[in-house]
Amino acid sequence: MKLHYKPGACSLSSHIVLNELGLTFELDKTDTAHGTTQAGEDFLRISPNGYVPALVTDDGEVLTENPAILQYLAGLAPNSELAPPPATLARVRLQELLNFVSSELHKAFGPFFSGKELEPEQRVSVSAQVGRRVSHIEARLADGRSFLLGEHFTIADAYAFVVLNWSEPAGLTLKAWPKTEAYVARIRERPAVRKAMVAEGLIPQGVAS
Ligand SMILES: N[C@@H](CCC(=O)N[C@@H](CS)C(=O)NCC(=O)O)C(=O)O
Repeated sequence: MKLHYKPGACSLSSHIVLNELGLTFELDKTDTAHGTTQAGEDFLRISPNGYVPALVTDDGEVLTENPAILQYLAGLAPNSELAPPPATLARVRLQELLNFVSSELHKAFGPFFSGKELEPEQRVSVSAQVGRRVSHIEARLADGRSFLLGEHFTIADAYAFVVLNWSEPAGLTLKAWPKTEAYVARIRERPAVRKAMVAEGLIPQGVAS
């Protein structure tokens, strides 16, 4: 398998899950701005939308879209507890969360990374939108659970962690959402997460366990 990624981007969630599962894979640091892979190929021929993640499976299929890739990876190890079994209510709850993270939380952060400086008024409204979405995460954690679906780390946590981890580069703080802040800190300590972050150059080698 090969994962096309950009350091710290949403593709980090697939990278984390690949590590959680102990799978063998290649990484390709893809230049989405120029549409080229690390190997010098035309990325648009591999994934016409030109964004990461894109996962090339061992059968040569190209999978795109975070929620689909994450569920594909979890399906490679059905006993891993990274996703509840298909066709159960618990699985639908997971899909509900993946959709929320993808279309609400992830997209709320988009304006911070558009490459255009935000006007002060825009920054206030975009930050408020992020805050509303983070409040939903905080509410999910209100009963003291460790992860979004309970006591097991799932693929939804991998994706939510990556997006919430953009708070600092966006110039935001999670201090107003203490359970979420602790949740992000807890996930950052997972060996699979540290390993992925080191491999993507986000934290120094010595910090990895
Ligand atoms: N709908 C896509 C969105 C993927 C996406 O937004 N990828 C971003 C990084 S987080 C990207 O590659 N953007 C192009 C770029 O940054 O040049 C998915 O869920 O996989």
